[in-house]
Amino acid sequence: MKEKVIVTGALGQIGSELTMALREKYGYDQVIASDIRSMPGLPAFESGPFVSADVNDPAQFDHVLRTNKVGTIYHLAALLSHVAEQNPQRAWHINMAGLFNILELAREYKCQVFTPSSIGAFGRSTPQDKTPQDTIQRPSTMYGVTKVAGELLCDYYFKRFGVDTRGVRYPGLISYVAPPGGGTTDYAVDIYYQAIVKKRYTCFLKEGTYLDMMYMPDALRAAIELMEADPSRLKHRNAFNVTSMSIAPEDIMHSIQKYIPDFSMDYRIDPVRQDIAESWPNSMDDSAARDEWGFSPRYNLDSMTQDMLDKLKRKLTKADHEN
Ligand code: NAD
Ligand code: AKB
Repeated sequence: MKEKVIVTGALGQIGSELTMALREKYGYDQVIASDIRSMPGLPAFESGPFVSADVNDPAQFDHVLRTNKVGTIYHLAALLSHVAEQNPQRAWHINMAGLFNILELAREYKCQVFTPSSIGAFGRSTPQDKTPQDTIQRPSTMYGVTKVAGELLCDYYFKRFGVDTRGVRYPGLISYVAPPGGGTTDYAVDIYYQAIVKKRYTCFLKEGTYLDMMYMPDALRAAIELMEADPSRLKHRNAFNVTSMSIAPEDIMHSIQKYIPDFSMDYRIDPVRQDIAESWPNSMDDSAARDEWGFSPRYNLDSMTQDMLDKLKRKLTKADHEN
């Protein structure tokens, strides 16, 4: 690839791994990481070009795009569902004005843009099981409002200005490199950390709360494969349902107990996040992603659990030795 790639929100849960996957694929100097914060020590921050920039200040990105030959933007900077609900005005500003700025720059500099939507783009009136690709979207959170509006805005920039916009509706993502940024599905990451550290976990969602989830390696492949997909096959472009598993907290507990038999879990329900979780699908139909660009996840619950526990044990042991 001759043109460079820029990742916004590159130090977050997805960006810290997507930046590295892109650098390994396209070359370390070819992928510019950017974020509003700095994180010395994090490979995504240290291993290639980094630009400190706010997506609400488009002049900072204009300078980067003008002085580098950037062909692709992975736009990850956003606030997640739980933090967005604590400050909805700020969430609108970052998630919508930030996306608008990135799309305008993409129009001007003729860049391809990847923007993740979420299961949060659905609401209580959406069919909850095997949620179709094209269905009712009336979310009740500010996060969801910005996700639906973002899907529409990306469609608009493709149809009106020919910007090559693409995106997926990610489920909750489970990973071990960077912590999640304040979402409703964060429990599904924290449970693995606590299983190793304390052998017990107090879950903020109720038993039986089913949500779609995906392990990060599959999420990274989804982003990169969609961006490389033959555009003539894409009917949907901006909001493909993608999923690997529909699981409840106790399913993760049982899976962890296969490797840590004395792990236990109890519940202390957070009504705000429980309410959000209940407004999201139990499971999504991902057949459009499978049909239009051949996406297929590789991890299921048990293979994810095994890998998460292995990688996390190594990470936590290394951190212990360094302290
Ligand atoms: P995250 O919160 O971990 O990371 C977001 C990053 O954006 C942070 O590093 C933050 O510093 C940065 N940021 C915030 N405001 C900024 C600003 N004004 N300018 C520049 N950078 C800013 O989020 P994530 O989990 O990596 O999510 C990335 C995208 O994927 C978001 O659009 C999110 O909605 C979507 N998504 C994530 C999940 C998931 O489970 N992680 C699921 C569905 C969709
Ligand atoms: C959140 O819980 O906010 C995110 C998401 C599913 O969009 N993880």
